[in-house]
Amino acid sequence: MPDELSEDTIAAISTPPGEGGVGIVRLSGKNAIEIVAGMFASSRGKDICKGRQRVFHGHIRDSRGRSLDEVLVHVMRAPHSYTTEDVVEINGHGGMAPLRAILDEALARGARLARPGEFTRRAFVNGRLDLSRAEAVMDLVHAQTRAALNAANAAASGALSRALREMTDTLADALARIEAAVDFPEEDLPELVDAALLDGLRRTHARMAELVQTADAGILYREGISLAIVGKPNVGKSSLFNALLRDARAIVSDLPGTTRDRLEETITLEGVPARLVDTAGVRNAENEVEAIGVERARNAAQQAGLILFVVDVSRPCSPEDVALAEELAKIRTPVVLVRNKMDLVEGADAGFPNGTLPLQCVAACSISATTGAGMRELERRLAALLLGDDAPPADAPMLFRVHQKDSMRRAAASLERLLENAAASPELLAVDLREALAALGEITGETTPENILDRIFASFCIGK
Ligand SMILES: Nc1nc2c(ncn2[C@@H]2O[C@H](COP(=O)(O)OP(=O)(O)OP(=O)(O)O)[C@@H](O)[C@H]2O)c(=O)[nH]1
Ligand SMILES: [Mg+2]
Repeated sequence: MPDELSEDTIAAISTPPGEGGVGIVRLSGKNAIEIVAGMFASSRGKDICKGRQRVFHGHIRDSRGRSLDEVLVHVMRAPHSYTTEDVVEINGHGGMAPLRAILDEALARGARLARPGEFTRRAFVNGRLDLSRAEAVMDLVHAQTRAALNAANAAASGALSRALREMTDTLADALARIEAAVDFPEEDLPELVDAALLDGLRRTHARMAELVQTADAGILYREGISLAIVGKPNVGKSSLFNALLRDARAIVSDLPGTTRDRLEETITLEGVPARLVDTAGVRNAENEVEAIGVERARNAAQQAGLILFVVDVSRPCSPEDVALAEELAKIRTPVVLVRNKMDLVEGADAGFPNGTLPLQCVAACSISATTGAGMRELERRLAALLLGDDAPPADAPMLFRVHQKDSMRRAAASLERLLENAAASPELLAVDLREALAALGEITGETTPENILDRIFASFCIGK
């Protein structure tokens, strides 16, 4: 962040828009306390610039002395605040109108409207948070499920950031010793690159590999996945949609071609947020509206992270089922075969036994969407498929973003090269170590270029 920007005192409404019980206007910067002092009248005649008191009751007044809101003012002096600057939070009575009036008054007195994520960016620039924690703060705001919340909390409280610090320390230490070997070539290299040092690097490499391996679970917790329900008409797609949603959201009828548009809702599968998409039954459509629906079904299948291919076991496998299976096989998205209407047939293996369809499925489940039989097992299988077997507990250090996984993979690759060539010249070892450190630095933000930081923080909300 350019210096002149961090000189400004910034202000924003920090609570989400809408009616709430309380609302907060937050200011940060060297004039924050003075600006609020000019617009605040304490009910006990106190001056917020003086003394050590932190919370004050009173009224915010505009330049003509009219009261805008009754408030509690919370003063946090540098460096003991979120941004490490002077921070003042004005807790108003909610309602957007008084909050906007308070913000306006602060802007009129010399504060500047904060950009999205600017409070957190200041915390980062001032060394209060590394980038991995700053990003976790944003995830906390957006977390949709309990598991995502636990994971974001762990990251925000620094589990990942501590792991990164330990790795960085080990590598930096090794680099210092190897550089000494470059500077003093007469020293014996084997003594400098000794077993203990290599051991430490090997352990660090193993931790990196583990973080890369569990990154997909972390990314999933954060981003969720899209599950598309597809199948020919009347097999029970909308019934399955409703059963997973536990709500009669989609219209169900025995008329083939009931669902025309795609319907989307968010569900949670053992903590993993998923966008569940119900689609029109795929067949040669009878009219234009249905044809559009079928096209949308194909698109939904193409965009999905996982496809639930529903078949009706009470009827024999038809050419339509086969044609659709062939189509799905081409798009290469993992498919779970859902054998529906089990309540209408005798025996668990009736209808669509393995090998009937020209399609490799990652799992097959037998259910009845109407009676609910097999639904729990289906949900359990889906969650296991999504998370994989080695999903770490949500409070372990985890990578949550594609860019973190990519950097960690490069760090691990550099270290692996080093470990394979441990007998090489110290110059070469130093190159690998520097690369690994730079890659780790992209996760902590130490080596992240300014324009990428701009992009990351711009995706935060205003007031955070
Ligand atoms: N007996 C039984 N009937 C089911 C089951 N699932 C769905 N049905 C019935 O099958 C018919 C079609 O169900 P829908 O859920 O509308 O099927 P769909 O695949 O969404 O159909 P389209 O939207 O037309 O493609 C309805 O009459 C449902 O009550 C089941 O597990 N058992
Ligand atoms: Mg339907």
